[in-house]
Amino acid sequence: MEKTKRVIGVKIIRLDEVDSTNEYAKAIAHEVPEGTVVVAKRQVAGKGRKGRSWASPEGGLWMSVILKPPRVDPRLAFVGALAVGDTLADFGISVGIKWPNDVWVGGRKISGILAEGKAGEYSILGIGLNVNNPIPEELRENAVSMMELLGSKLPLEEVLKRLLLHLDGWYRVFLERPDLLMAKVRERTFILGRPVTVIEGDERISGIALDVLDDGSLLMDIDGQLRRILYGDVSLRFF
Ligand code: BT5
Repeated sequence: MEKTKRVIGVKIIRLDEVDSTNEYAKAIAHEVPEGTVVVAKRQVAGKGRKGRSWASPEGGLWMSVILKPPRVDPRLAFVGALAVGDTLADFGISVGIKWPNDVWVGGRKISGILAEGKAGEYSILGIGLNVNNPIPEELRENAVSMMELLGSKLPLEEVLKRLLLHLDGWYRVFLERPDLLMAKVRERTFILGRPVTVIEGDERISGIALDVLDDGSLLMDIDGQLRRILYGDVSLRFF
């Protein structure tokens, strides 16, 4: 069988401290080969979506991959979510994807993905995974780390190694068979069939999450009307 060349992790840039690995990655994207990874021990201005901040103290895995796919595609974030899911499974933790960019374990967030891109230039796949880092007090109710789940410290280097391998595999699927990528996302998305509220811009949309479509959008049933949501923040509703 022909062995395909590995892309992700061809080059790894290790930093002690950075504002945000995504910002660092953007600044060097032109000078480095596709698949270059930037990993930092801590971030002092880790970013979530929409200007939110991402807590990144030492002990966690904070990294960004520089990619140069043919076009900027919002489905790239799912490459991160699936790879994180496989990595956690390697350590005996089973997770669910909360569309569009979170990885959750039993009601708490363990990982967040931030994909950003500039058309014709680069895409950056940023991944934050709570490994051995402390979770700030104000996030404890909704966030969890691998160490907390497993009861002992994890070898961070091994977690990184596993994650890079899985990222490489899912990135290939993303490029060659995005339909298969989305089939796996659908399988692992735990909100389907459940009542949810999605905040999209200024709008709050409540209904049943029906499906994740092949273009990455969420299909919802809102009082019998079908609606496609491109992007948003989902919360589960309980009756
Ligand atoms: C995300 O945003 O979930 C994307 C997070 C991406 C972080 C990585 S780290 C490496 C790379 N460099 C960066 O600067 N960013 C990427 P969002 O869906 O907007 O979620 C943000 C929300 O998650 C915050 O408002 C908090 O409520 C919560 N949060 C913050 N830090 C957390 C943590 N360490 N663990 C779990 N939840 C956290």
